[in-house]
Amino acid sequence: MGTVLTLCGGVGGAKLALGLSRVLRPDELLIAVNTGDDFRHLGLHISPDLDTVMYTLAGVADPERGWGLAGETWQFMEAISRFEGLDWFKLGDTDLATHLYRARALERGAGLAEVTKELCDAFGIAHRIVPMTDDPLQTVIITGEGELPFQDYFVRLGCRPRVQAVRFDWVEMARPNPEFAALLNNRELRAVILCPSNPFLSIDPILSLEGVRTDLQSTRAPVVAVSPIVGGKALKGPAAKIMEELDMPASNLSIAEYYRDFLDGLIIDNGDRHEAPAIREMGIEVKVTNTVMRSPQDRIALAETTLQFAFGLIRR
Ligand code: FO1
Repeated sequence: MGTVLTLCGGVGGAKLALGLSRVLRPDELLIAVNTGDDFRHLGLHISPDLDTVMYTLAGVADPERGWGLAGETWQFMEAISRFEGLDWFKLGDTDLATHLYRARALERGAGLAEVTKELCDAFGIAHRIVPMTDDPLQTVIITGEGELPFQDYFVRLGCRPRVQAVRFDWVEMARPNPEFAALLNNRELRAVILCPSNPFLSIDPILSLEGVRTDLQSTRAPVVAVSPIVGGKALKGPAAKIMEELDMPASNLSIAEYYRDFLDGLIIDNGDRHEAPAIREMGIEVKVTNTVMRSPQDRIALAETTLQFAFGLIRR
């Protein structure tokens, strides 16, 4: 059967990852997750995208926010808000246990992949979720208001500053997770799926790791992306806003161009079917379907369509 590799960010990507995990067995899927958003906060190690994917697959994610745990309470946040400037990043009372466990494990010398496996086991997740790297790569947003660490830009400032560029600090030293890197070079690799995550903030950190982009260019497996853009807007988060700030129209065509050096197929929403011919002219196949995942059924349906589309493609 072979294994499908999916590259994934936070909330938007996790929905498709969940759908894929309902369609593929644990040995048929590897989910490689962005860690460029990770940071140390209040003495804890926070890995927001890993947590979001983990909580989503475990069925315990908050359905409205997409991040954090369902049924959360916020007494810790209330208590810490007495102290100036410490309450901008919301850590729920039960979510804290995850960050504490991770921080302790990393302090005793465990790697991030090892801790992630322990957390996944504790949450009863059979599918394999790996951090893109165990090394400390950090996404930095260069804006009109200066250079900002990722969570300052994203959460503290609500993505308001105008993005001029994105940089990945320590990328030269970072190595991709060994399981992820090995699968990219394995003949058993059946397809690569880029989740509908933000290309600049969530997928680019993964692509920036040594060897990943060149492996995607040379793999024999089809590479398919689900576009995060629907009707000129992002499904979730600031992708469309950033595209405009970087002088790129917020369109599926721009997404196809952004990934064109390795992409075989792009999945776009029914409402955007008029964009299909221009993308096909670039030599990239297009599948038009419903990409807005509102219900669990939508996630499974999009996962099934994505896999069928990918398995039917032959590499250029
Ligand atoms: N996102 C927010 O918009 N506000 C928050 O206060 C916040 C807290 C938070 C805590 C734990 C966690 O795992 C994720 C959290 N997120 C929060 C989400 C997260 O920071 C972003 O969605 C990602 O980094 C972007 O993918």
